[in-house]
Amino acid sequence: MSDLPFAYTVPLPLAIPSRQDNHIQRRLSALKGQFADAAAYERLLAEEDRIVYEVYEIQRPHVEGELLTGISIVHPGKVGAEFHMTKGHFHTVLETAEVYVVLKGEGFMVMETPEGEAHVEPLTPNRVLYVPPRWAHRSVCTSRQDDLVTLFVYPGNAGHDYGTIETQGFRKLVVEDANGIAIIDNPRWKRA
Ligand code: S6P
Ligand code: ZN
Repeated sequence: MSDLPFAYTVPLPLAIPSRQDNHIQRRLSALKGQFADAAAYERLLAEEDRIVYEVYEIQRPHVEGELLTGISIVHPGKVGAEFHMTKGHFHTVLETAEVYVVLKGEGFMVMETPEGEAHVEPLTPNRVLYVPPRWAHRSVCTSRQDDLVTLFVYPGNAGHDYGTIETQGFRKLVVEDANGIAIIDNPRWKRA
């Protein structure tokens, strides 16, 4: 018997999908070593292990031919000068792409290839972002009050490689400086 088509809604402003099989909450403690200002990170963590972002996943088999969809919600906030962000990852099957549709909020997608080519793309409501195969990706929320809410779609067999980014970080950081939002080089980035 074949699967039946299905649909779900994403009512704003909360953006909690009407169908959800898995709800992931990533707290500050899960992002250890990712923010540039380690002292600010430790200070904030001592105050509260706050939720930085959440993901609602719609379960499908993790096999080629399937598409995995869901909602990613990055809450507003900063650690030192750096805005809240996801851990970020390469896909384990490097040759798999991903599409993001921005439903709400403002921010950036920070991306890079294994060879160290970097690209940062603004995320604003109704913008559609295509992340080609081989590009690691991390969402950053720069809204002051609003969540950054995106819908994602990627191949069922893609898998997630978090380790590479945990070790080397991303080349680019999204921070607030005296002039506003700035994209700067990560002083700690090192080629794998
Ligand atoms: C999965 C896709 C998103 C992210 C989500 C959280 O391929 O890119 O669902 O999982 O935005 O980010 P991360 O880096 O913690 O998985
Ligand atoms: Zn991905």
